[in-house]
Amino acid sequence: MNTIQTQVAIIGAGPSGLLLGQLLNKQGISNIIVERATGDYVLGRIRAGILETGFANLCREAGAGERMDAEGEVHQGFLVSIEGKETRIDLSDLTGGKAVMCYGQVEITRDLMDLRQAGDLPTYYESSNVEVSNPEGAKPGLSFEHNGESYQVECDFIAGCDGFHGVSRKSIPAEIITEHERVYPFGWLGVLSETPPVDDELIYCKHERGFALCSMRSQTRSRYYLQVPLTDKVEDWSDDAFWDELKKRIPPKAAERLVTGPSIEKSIAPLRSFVCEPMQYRNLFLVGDAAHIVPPTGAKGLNLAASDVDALSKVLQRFYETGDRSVLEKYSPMALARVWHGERFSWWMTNMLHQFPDLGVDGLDPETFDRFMRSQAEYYLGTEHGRRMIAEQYVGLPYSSLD
Ligand code: FAS
Ligand code: PHB
Repeated sequence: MNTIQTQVAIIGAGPSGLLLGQLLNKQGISNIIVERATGDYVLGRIRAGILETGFANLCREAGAGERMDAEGEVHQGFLVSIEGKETRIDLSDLTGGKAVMCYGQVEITRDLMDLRQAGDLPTYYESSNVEVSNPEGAKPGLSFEHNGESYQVECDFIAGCDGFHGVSRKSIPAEIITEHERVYPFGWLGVLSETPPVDDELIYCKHERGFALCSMRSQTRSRYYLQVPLTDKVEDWSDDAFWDELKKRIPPKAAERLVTGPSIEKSIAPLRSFVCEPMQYRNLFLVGDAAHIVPPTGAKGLNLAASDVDALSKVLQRFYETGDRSVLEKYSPMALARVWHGERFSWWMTNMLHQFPDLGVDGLDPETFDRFMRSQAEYYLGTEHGRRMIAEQYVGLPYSSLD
């Protein structure tokens, strides 16, 4: 049995775990990361594309902002198309100059991985049988197997950065937590293609055939999504079928400009709203998707993970500076205050822009619910104060402070 001693044991080498590890390391707080997959597998998951200002700044603070600033694209607005009628949300004009960074989650994860490797920080990929022990005690622990060897980690704290299907949330006694969940009656079929984006900015489209989103990763790589029934399988969708359907849902001028090509990645993601409260159990802290999930309509998932990381790194830094354990209890309320805003905005955008095949919210029949949503879209897109509400949430509300 190999014994490792560290101050913080991090489970998961996704963006949450890697960013937290970097920030703790900069504060002189020792940490290890235990990840069940290979680094290549982690990088193979094509996910988010929009970084809030706060997240971009945190990446710079962690020392991982150089390539993002060189290759990422600053977006000062995005378009919303309702049955082909376009409205631009002018983010910068409506938020006093704020914007978002268009830079793929894969890229920022790669940058953080490279940084961790350059710093020779302990990271155990392809680990198995990861188990949390004694999270409520004075000496929590973690055990795992790696390269045929068994490891026991003695630490002060455990950060569960292991995503929705990880082990950390399951390590909290069920009677301690409350789970809030809304599973949506549809999914997103996503395609990545080496084709030029259809526009300079993102286009969120509401259409009677279903939602569509035109996004991008660079000027030569595009990301598109279609709302599809939960019964669809990715093999049901040829590339040609995908492009034909996308053209029907996006604005006509965009459809004329659309450059199609072979998909280099194609997958269907289910949509859910989920929050676990509280986000901690004494010395075990849940971070990112381990604690919450949002439908990607508001581009909040990865960004909420970042604000959790910000909150936890501030709390742990203050604890190690002062030895005052009471500051540890601030993490969950600090993180949740911002999580619920992101959850509400993502749910609100999803209701407004998707077709609900069965009962909508409050058990309304689809037709009535759709009329409510059209009225909501008309008001919020048709008024400056309505567009400002959308813009403020999209660029990201301020991070919670410790004091
Ligand atoms: P992650 O799930 O990214 O990482 C968790 C890590 O923990 C993984 O590497 C996993 O292998 C590891 N792990 C799990 N169990 C473990 C165990 N027992 N032991 C050790 N390691 C373990 N967000 C957006 O903002 N915009 C989007 O467009 C968007 N699209 C998405 C599409 C899909 C299909 C999915 C699933 C999510 C999407 N998201 C999007 C949200 C997504 O980006 C997450 O918010 C982000 O990955 C959260 O990062 P982490 O909290 O690090 O969790
Ligand atoms: C993406 O580019 O993957 C993306 C962008 C914005 C969203 C969701 C996904 O709201």
